[in-house]
Amino acid sequence: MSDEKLDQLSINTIRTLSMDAVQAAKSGHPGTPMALAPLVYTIWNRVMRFDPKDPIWPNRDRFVLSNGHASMLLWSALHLSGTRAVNADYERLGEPSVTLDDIRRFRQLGSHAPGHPEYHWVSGVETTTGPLGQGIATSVGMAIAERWLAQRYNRPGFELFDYDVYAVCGDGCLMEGVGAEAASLAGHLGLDHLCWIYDNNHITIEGSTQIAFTEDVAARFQGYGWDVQRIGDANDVERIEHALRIFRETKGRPTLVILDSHIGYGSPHKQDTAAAHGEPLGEDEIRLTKRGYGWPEDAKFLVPEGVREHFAAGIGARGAEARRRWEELFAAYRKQHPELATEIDLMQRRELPVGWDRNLPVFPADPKGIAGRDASGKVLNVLAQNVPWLIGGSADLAPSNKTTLNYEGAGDFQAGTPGGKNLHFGIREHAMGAIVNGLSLSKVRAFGATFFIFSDYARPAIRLSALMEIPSIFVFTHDAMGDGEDGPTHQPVEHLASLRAIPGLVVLRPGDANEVVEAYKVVMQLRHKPAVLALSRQPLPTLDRKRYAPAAGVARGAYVFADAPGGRPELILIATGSELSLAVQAHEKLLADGIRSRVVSMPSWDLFEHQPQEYRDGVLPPDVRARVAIEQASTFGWERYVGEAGRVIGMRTFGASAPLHELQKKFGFEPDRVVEVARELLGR
Ligand SMILES: Cc1ncc(C[n+]2csc(CCOP(=O)(O)OP(=O)(O)O)c2C)c(N)n1
Ligand SMILES: [Mg+2]
Repeated sequence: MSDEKLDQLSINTIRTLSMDAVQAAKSGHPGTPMALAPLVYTIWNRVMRFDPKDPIWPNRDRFVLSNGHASMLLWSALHLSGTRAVNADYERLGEPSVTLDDIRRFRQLGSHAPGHPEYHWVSGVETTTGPLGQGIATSVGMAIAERWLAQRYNRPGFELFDYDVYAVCGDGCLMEGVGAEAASLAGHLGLDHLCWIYDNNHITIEGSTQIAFTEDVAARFQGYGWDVQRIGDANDVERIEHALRIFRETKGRPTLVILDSHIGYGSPHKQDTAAAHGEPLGEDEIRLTKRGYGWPEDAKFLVPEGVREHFAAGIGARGAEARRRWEELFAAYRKQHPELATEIDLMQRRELPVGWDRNLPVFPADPKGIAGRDASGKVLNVLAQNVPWLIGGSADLAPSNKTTLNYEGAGDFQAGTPGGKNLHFGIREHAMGAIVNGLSLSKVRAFGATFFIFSDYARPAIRLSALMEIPSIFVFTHDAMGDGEDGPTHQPVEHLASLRAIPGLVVLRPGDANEVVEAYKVVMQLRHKPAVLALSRQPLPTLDRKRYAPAAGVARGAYVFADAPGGRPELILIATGSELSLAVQAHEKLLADGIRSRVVSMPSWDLFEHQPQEYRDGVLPPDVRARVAIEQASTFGWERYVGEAGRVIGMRTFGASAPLHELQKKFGFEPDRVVEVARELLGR
């Protein structure tokens, strides 16, 4: 068979597998895979440097399917290319990543062909997609990582990092704000290893894009500083290959390829209609469509002879050769630059270098104390020197977040200085979240920062970091009413509760400077979980650790900070963050009045809930039912620790615009109020 025939056969295999899988599942999205099969075929089999035998090889080209509903494209590509599975411990397992049986069981429990691409569940998926816009925004993080890795690790004769990032997206991705934020930043940074391919099919769920999306996308991207190409026929593989060649030759700017396509291509009754987007074509329509493709009408899940071999000769051979050459190069590099090679090894396994925690500050007891954000800034600056691949930045609030890495040589990441460790996300919190995820997926350790209130603007990306089980770091300052005069628009209330509700996200609200240090120690050692740090704007007393328990207790999520005589409390005060010192003041008063209180510092629910029952019962003895939780945030959820008999001093409304001390008085965050509530509880 000629190569041209094999190309067509392969493309139609992707199309028919997609149609059959959606039909069998009785749900899914057939139309876009049918339209984009030639694109995905061309990227995978002709262009990408990706070795199916090792889908985590560090310099592989990345493929992101931002229109995740078209997941059958990815399952087909992974299956036909024979991509192998890898487990979380980075051992190559050798099992196929996606079997034909998985595709037969598309969208069913346990299948490695789930509804949308899921990182961590299916090897070869570079990032989880489905929430539109998220994939393209994440791809910008991958492209930033490429620049940064190249600058740090490439040496003359050793081009270790030069991978390209391909992201496919639809109308939805380009309508979403996060896509626009990310595109703007990518243009500013001139990320020339980044290529988005826009499926310009004029169709979304409600029908024609004429109802809501009539802008000039090309002009917009030109305005961002992108190179824009247009392909009028999505079936023209030569033209697609040519466009991707131009992309690789274009320096100094990212590329957008606008691809005019026909959703549901080949379906006599559904092509170019919204009906092809999100439901099975129906048995009759499938038969008619297959007839049009010259396909056996009644065959299901057919992979004709020669197709797998064609992929083996294409991406298989090209990818294996690229990886072999890279590994040879890396072996020679290791001899000349052993330290840098070790860094790359560690990074790939998400491990830390020896001495990662040296020189961390120890804060002496000090009633005036230091703000959480200031302590954080000091810690970050030490960690970023100990861990060369820790980079990050803020969404234009670095001077307030105190996240600037200001030691000699840290530098700013810009187009002309891609080795800089300070990223400037601009006022683009949502893209920041996705970009931090893209960096984390590229094994660079990354943090993003803003005010806690604006975590809302990044939330969809934070949620995905947890779903993907990647160690993104979010540094949020101004964590409660410390921003007093700015008023309720700037005072988080429900944010802690809402982030604590995300499965697998480690939320930490440290109570003083030494707890900040310990919190960062916990965060740095996370390999498969993201973390949120909620830090105070205002100074918090640095508590006397000779008198009270050591801050190392942070690692267990909650610990007995100050205890009743003999360790036999009749009352427990539970506090986080700025309310820890408040609880301690109340505790001292209660002790003086002969009430046996205990203070539990609880910076992280999540960490605490992962402790053995015995430890948890030691901290919160079940028979001590007089409990008061104190937190400048929504009371929502604290019932689980104070129980029915307990009380919560927290927020039940929004805050207000006033100096902090007045707000503390108004909302009851004062020692006397805590004492009063405690006494009410005990009836004394
Ligand atoms: C953030 C977000 N909002 C809404 C949806 C639901 N949704 C899935 S696909 C889709 C339409 C997408 O249109 P387009 O990107 O043009 O994809 P096409 O139908 O052309 O493949 C919508 C609204 C989603 N997945 N993510
Ligand atoms: Mg569309």
